[in-house]
Amino acid sequence: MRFFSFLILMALLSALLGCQTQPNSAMIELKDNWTFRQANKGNWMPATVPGTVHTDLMQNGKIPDPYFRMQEEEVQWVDKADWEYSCRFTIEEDFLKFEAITLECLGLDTYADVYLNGQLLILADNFFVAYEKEVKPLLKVGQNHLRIFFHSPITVGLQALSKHKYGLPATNDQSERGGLGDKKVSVFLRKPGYHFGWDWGPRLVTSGIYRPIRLMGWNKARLTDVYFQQDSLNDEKAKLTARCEVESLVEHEGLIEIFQGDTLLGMQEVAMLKGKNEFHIPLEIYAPIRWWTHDLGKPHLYKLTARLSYQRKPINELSRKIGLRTIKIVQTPDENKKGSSFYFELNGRPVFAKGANYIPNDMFIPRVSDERYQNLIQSTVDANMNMLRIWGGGFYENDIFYDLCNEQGVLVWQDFMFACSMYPGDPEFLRNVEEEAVYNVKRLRNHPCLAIWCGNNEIDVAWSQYNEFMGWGWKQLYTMAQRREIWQTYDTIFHKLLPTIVGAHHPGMFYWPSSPYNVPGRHANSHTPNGDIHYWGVWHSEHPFSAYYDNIGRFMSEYGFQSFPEFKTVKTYALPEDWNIESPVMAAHQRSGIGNLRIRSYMQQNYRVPANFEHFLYVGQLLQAEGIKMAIEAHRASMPYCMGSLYWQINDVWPVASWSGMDYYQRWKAMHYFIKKAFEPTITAALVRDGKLRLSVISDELGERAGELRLRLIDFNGETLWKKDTSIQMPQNTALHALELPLTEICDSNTAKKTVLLVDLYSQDHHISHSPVYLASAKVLELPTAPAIEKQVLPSEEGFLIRLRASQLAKNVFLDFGDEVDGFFSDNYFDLLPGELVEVVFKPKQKGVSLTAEGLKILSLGEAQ
Ligand code: BMA
Repeated sequence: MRFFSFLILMALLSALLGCQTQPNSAMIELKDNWTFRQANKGNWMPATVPGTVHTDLMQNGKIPDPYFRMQEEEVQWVDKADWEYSCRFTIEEDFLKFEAITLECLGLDTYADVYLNGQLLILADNFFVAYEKEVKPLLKVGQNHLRIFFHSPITVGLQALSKHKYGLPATNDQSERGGLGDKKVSVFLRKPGYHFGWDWGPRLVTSGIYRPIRLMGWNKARLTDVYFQQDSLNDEKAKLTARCEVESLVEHEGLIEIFQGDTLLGMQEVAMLKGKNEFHIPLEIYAPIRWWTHDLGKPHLYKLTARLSYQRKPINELSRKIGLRTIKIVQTPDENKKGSSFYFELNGRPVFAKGANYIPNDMFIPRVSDERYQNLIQSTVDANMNMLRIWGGGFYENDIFYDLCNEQGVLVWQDFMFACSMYPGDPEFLRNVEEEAVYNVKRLRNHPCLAIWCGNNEIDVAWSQYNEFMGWGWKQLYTMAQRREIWQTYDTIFHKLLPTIVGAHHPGMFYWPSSPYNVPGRHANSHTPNGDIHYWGVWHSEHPFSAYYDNIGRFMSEYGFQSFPEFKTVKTYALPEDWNIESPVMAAHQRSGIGNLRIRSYMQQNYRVPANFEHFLYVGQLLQAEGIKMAIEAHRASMPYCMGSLYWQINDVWPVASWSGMDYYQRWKAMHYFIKKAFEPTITAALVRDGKLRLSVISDELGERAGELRLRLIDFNGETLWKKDTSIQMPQNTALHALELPLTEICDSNTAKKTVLLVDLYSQDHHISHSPVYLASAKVLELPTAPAIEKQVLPSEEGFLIRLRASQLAKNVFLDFGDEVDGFFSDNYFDLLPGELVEVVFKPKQKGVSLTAEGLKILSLGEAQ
């Protein structure tokens, strides 16, 4: 009781204090009352901020949805126009009492002139940075007016191109689709490369206010940044330096204290000068709890707060969630001196990086909801991945992306935003790049998920400075003088500027010039024994899937295979008359020139190609899933030589045929289900080649364990025809080549068409892994065409429990409740073995749906081929 009255007293006291004194800072987000129009033309229309011109035009019924059919073509005019945004807002007298008021624009896309009450304040020219300006003298009590003029990025780009004279390579810039012929302007603009088109995305060159815009009122001084730099870490203690940046209006004394909850970790009296100040405060945390990836431990976070006081009164504070961990890349020369390792070491533990490349979630960034970010990172974790690579053709992600990776224990490979192009080297461009790099390194350096800064995507190999006969044929298009100039700029940005910035602002963090990259003076290829590799022989060069076993490096940071999205997703952009992969609409949603050709030819090699469109999509997904599963298994089976496998690509920017494992609507393709299994901590990997079966057991876990491999060959009715049990010693954080058998020892080639080999791994009677292995190609399997499947659908806590049992093998069952019901199946596209009872959970998206067994559609490979 006494404690309770004390609380009330405290509340009254602070209310009283609150009445007497004005708070020391306040924020007004300018998100309402926005209107927009084509510059100097037409009527003002309501706008959403943050937003984009395209989404505002759509909301006002002025342009059609560019994701539907070929409507992308109809909106190409939008990027050639200038646009204006306008906001009238009211300022109260009290707000104007702040000694300083700063206008903060956290994201402007891109060439924007910002006017407040008619006065030009900011000339923005970089998508990737925030802009701020002191505006108190311009504000008045009552109505104020903010106006932002967006110059057409195309006009700006064309001017830069004509000034540059000879132009630069930008392989993915779909200038022709944009009506610009061969004029590739993307490289001159510091704006996401993918806006200009990519081989999985449309060309939609946006403009707009894509992140919040706000007014910050403050007095005396404010903390503008705090970086908790980790100086050393051991089991006993972590030593940190809080690097605090303070902006001050006057010269005065102050105090900075650093708290963890109520515990004071460090403090310093500081003498502030007018303007920008930086103070370093040493801190110690005893018995630190480490941050781990979700698969190796818990991603523990500390919330630390820096508080600034003036005349003993707190005036401002900043909090950050940090993680204590060591992360480095180990490059130790091999004993034979032929190459060097390349692996991440987290808290002293070598980590096999299991993950994917990540692209933006939409062409229109501001409409990506928090829920979509959550689903994306949850799907990453659920599929046993511990790393995502933020690829350099997109943008430095929103805070929520990194926050979720911190919380869920996922490492981030962060590219700087340069991809598949060469860039201009004039001083103005380099200044812009420098500002961008400093801003983003500082913005992201507190995140424990951040594991590496990488200069760019694929430019080192594309230009191929040190090998005249390699590369993408770019340099041959230029004179020797131009070549020298282009390479010099490359060298300046990626070998000098960016590493210097990382070293200064994120000390200790590893910088890697390009992905892929070998050693200085030599470029990566599919076999290099150093650095990382992008292996695209499967797909581009039509190597068979088994070539994944022959092209392995130390770290596979890209490889991939396309598929179409499932039929439900295709129906969001294609009408029945378009349901043919060669139709103009389907072709507009397939941006790889060789895409359909490759899918068809690999399908012909591995499956019987279905004539039915829906079945074709389904078999295409299996083709992709089987191929990428093989790649992952090949990489993991090469542990510890190979220590990373990031497939291309986890997500999509719009509904499209692409290399993704999840489509635009975040529906898991067959591949994502397969990946989840291939990335489990301990797996067996089977390779059937040259008349032999090779089995590897791979484990990311520590601890010696005895294990047993149990092999059973069954026919499609469930009868066992052959078996073999083998004892093994389970490997620790590495791969073991457990068994090699001639296929003839298991069965003859005719029997192989009618059987499946079940490979189960046990350790002390715990069932560790299970995988069905086919000794013949799916193309020749004599699968039951209509396996009878008993099904039950029962309401359960999470949604619905589905119980399935078949008397004969149903290979790759695809479960679906039809177009009206969307949701998530805990497993899908799996093999239902004869006699086996399988339970799957279905979580519908819609609330209150009632589902029955009759509504559950099941397709299996035997039926589809
Ligand atoms: C990789 C990427 C992307 C591209 C993908 C598929 O090289 O870096 O540029 O989308 O291939 O072609």
